Amino acid sequence: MLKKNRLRIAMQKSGRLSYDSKKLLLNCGIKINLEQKKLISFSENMPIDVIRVRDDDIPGLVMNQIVDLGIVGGNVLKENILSKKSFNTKNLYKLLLNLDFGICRLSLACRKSSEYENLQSLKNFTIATSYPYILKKYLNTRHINFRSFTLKGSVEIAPRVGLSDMICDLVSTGATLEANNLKEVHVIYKSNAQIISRKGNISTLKKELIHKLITRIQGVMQARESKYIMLHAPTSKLNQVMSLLNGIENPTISKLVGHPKKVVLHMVSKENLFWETMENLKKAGATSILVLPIEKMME
Ligand code: PRT
Ligand code: ZN
Repeated sequence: MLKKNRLRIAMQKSGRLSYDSKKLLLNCGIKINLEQKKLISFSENMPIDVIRVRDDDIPGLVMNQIVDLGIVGGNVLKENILSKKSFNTKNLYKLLLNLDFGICRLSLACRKSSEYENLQSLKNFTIATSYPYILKKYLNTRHINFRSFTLKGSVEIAPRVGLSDMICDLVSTGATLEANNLKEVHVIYKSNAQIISRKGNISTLKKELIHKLITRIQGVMQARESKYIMLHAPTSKLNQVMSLLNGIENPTISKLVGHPKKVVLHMVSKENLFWETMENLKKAGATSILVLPIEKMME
């Protein structure tokens, strides 16, 4: 049974955002069993309930104040907003945070053999898409004449079977386009998962919990991007070694016992350390180079 004083978070039940959304909540220290495919799960250690639904339902749940927070793709949110705008509905949500997963783009694609030049050459093309409102807004503001129709799945098949000249669909690796002999010609919208919150009255306790959660999520994301680096370096090469390390802040330099001409460097790097950099560090005289993942961070 849902209780009013508990924070309700909606996330995708099963699909491309569900694994990362689940991982994010668990990494924030919320103890909750999200293994069973239940509509609602209750946290044991925080006043939080997680509602798992289809991603398309999440903007509505937030805007109608059924849940407090939602984790949803920017593409789904934008399409939802634009579809509501056309019926003059107010948008009742607040963007709290852009997340580091669900990264994709909504792009126009046509057959590889097609002689597409630029957007202006699109005149009177027929475009199949699952995102008619984003497409319409984008092309209308550029005064491009086109026809579109909505397909909720298998959009990439439409040109091959002669239903459309082009498609406007989500792309991440490009493999689906390639497999269907299509080429990406124009990016319309860049998307990632987002955390949104409802508007309206929210109790102080819930506000504090949201703040705590967002701070933890930022910490989790920052930790994912950062690495802890340890290495030994000759004192004479310290500047050279440090110049190879981007994104480091306040390194700790200490003595290496038994090696008077060497020091130990410990530091957090805001960027991943690539093999090339490690090889260059080695060339510069660094040894015992360790790159460790960071689990949590708070600044
Ligand atoms: O059942 P439900 O309605 O909840 O899920 P869904 O089927 O509508 O969505 P789902 O799970 O496919 O995607 C959820 C969200 O993940 C999307 O709304 C995006 O925000 C995000 N996302 C990230 C993607 C992709 N990457 C993606 N590549 N959503 C879909 N795709 C599809 C795309 O439509 C195409 O069919 O993957 C194919 C292209 O992938 P590549 O790698 O071959 O380019
Ligand atoms: Zn969906």
